Amino acid sequence: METKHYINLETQYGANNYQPLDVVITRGQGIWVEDVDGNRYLDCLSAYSAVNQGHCHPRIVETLVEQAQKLQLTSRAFRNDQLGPFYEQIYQLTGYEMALPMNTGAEAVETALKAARKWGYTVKGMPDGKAEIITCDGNFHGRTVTVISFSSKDQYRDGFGPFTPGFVNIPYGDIEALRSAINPNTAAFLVEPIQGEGGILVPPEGYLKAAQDLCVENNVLLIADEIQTGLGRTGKLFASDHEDVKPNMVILGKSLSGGAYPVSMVLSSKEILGVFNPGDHGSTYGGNPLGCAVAQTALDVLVEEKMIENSAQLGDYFQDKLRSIPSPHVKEVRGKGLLIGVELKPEAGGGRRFCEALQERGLLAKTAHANVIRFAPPLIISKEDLDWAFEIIKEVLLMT
Ligand code: IF1
Repeated sequence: METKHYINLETQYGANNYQPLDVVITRGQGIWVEDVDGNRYLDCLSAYSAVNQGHCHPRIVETLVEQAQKLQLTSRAFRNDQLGPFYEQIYQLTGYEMALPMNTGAEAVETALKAARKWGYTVKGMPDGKAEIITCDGNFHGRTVTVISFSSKDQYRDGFGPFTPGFVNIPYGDIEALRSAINPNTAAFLVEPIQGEGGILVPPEGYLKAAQDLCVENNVLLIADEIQTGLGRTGKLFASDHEDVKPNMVILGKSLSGGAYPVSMVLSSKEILGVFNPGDHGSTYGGNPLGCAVAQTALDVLVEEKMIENSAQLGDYFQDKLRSIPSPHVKEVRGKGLLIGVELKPEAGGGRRFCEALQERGLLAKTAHANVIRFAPPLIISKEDLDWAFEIIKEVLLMT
């Protein structure tokens, strides 16, 4: 049992800020991962949708290795020959005319918040220091002090104050709450098109569109956090596309690099990202050649290998199958594309024991909220492999 050895090392020397399943993964290829004891698992988490393109995608690995041997980091004090082509590719893929690269999701969220505030003062003409940004109950946008300032989950905030002011929380999916919250000092509304950590919560149909209309009427920026929902996860390039919504800012991370390297980005217009002047904002690693090269290939394979279409087709197929399981424990199956949540009834005793039972049978999944099991395999998964996963999930959901 090699597993025990590695767990002991982590327990002895590591901060205790996680409670992972007791599986120590040593390699991954496509939808499969293998642990240090030689057991194989189908990965139904995809590193929270960072590995949409599958583990160690050969083309992404090739780019990573080639670029790592050529040039890795210059800082933005100098230019590099990967950033410009990455911008151009993003523009051609999404139509957003300006972009700002960072590394992690939380940094990109912070970047969008800074842009929205400065836009509020310099373009919208709000009084200095008064900008408000509306956020939603149940949100998850990262772990920095500012981002947890508007978390509605006590655990994410307890012991970490004082917090950044200027945020107003409203119930998710409630358009009237948004209407009432908007005032002349509102700079932006920050929203996840589907709440991930919130429990794969899909808002009522038309919510995002109505939110966009309200934002347009009131000259408020709509900011979509597509870090988890973006890049094909829900069966469209962006989850906002399901309602033909074009947010003023889109935040990307996770699978922008296919999991090979941290790359995040804010996409927007010249009017909005144009508020940044030299020296206003930055990051040592943001826009580095290694990340830019990897991200370009990660986007290429996403499109060329039709992963977005696969997510749409197999997502519907898999959700229908999951709904057909006559499990006494299941309250609801919901989601879009291959971002799927199975909500358990309160009396089911939480999702963790089901995840452990899945693990024993060769499938890795994780709860979102204690009561929701999330299924989000890499978007390259085949119908046959989903059918295999289904039999295991069925067996586990039917156990007592
Ligand atoms: C952890 C959750 C998922 C995100 C959205 C921004 C970020 C995330 C919509 C920040 C990150 C991760 C972080 C990870 C767990 C995970 C998560 F359960 F906590 F909520 F995916 F569902 N916006 N989500 O989902 O991006 O700074 O981490 O790159 O362990 O904190 P990051």
